[in-house]
Amino acid sequence: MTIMKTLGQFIIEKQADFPYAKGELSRLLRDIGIAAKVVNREVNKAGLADILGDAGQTNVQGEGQKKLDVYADEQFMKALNHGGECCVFASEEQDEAIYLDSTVSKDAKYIVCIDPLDGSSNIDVNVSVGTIFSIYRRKSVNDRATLSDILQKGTEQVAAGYIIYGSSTMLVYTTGKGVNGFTLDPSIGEFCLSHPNIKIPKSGSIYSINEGNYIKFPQGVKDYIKYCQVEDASTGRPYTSRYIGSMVADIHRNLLKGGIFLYPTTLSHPDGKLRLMYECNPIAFIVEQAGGKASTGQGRILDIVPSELHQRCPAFMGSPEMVEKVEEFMLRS
Ligand code: AHM
Ligand code: MG
Repeated sequence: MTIMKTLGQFIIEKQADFPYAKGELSRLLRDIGIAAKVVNREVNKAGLADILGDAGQTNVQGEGQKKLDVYADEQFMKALNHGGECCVFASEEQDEAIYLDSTVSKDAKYIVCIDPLDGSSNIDVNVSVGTIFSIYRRKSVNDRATLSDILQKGTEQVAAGYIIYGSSTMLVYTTGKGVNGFTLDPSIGEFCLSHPNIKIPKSGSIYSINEGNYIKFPQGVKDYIKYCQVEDASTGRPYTSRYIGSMVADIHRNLLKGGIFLYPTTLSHPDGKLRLMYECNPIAFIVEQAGGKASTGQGRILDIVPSELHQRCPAFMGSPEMVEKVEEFMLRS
């Protein structure tokens, strides 16, 4: 019988990579894993329980919230508050960052930025959704953490990950030493190491973009899409177009198979649609750690100095050769 390594065992084993670690980050990752299982349970029975549909409210960005958006947000916040290793919880679903003031968490070292349920427009139709998280170390030492503790560059992340609630549920994360993936075994209720040391292929044959926005794209992106579609045996073109509309699912597929995910600026979203702190930075960290590239089209996503919590940015992420190619097109246009 093969004995699987659980997420908990793996986290403890990897603590040795950080000689001065006291176990706080390990416990924080464990808390995220626990909340992920609770959210997974609700996502799995979404058609049975009264949890589908709109919550009847909008978030700070004016986007309608689903009941499961609100539920997932609450579960992650509660788990991190009770866990005591997170002092600030900044969520895509909340107007402001939440400073966790419980006796256990107020002096904690870590800040978590999270998109609790990514791709939520797909919930009601039983298509994969995800959770994306990013962890920073608090810089200030006295009093309460401040906004500048949160607004750090992506390069400062100490860990990032995503959970995909798909045909199976997986948790994929990095602490800056490669990327590892764990599949939830429902029979024992544990995430088990199933995808050690994930490496993205240097190139691939999949491009993922919402082509319905084509006429609103910058010229460089339009030219790149045409390049993807033109036949050329030496580069394996035409590429295949695959777009789920849940970034976690599109990224996960491209990470394993090779490909590029694009969400550029558009006329209606002049800064792009995806959020830097909750979506682009964590995914960029994972993609880079897997050997890929993550760019705004003009430069590295992880080098952006954030000025706002809910800031957006364009994103081109995936196999390195494919990202370099779209950067060339952007530069030329
Ligand atoms: P959400 O976090 O509100 O669900 O929005 C993010 C999602 C991404 O998962 C996905 O790639 C994108 O929005 C899809 O947007 P569009 O419908 O414009 O293609
Ligand atoms: Mg999202």
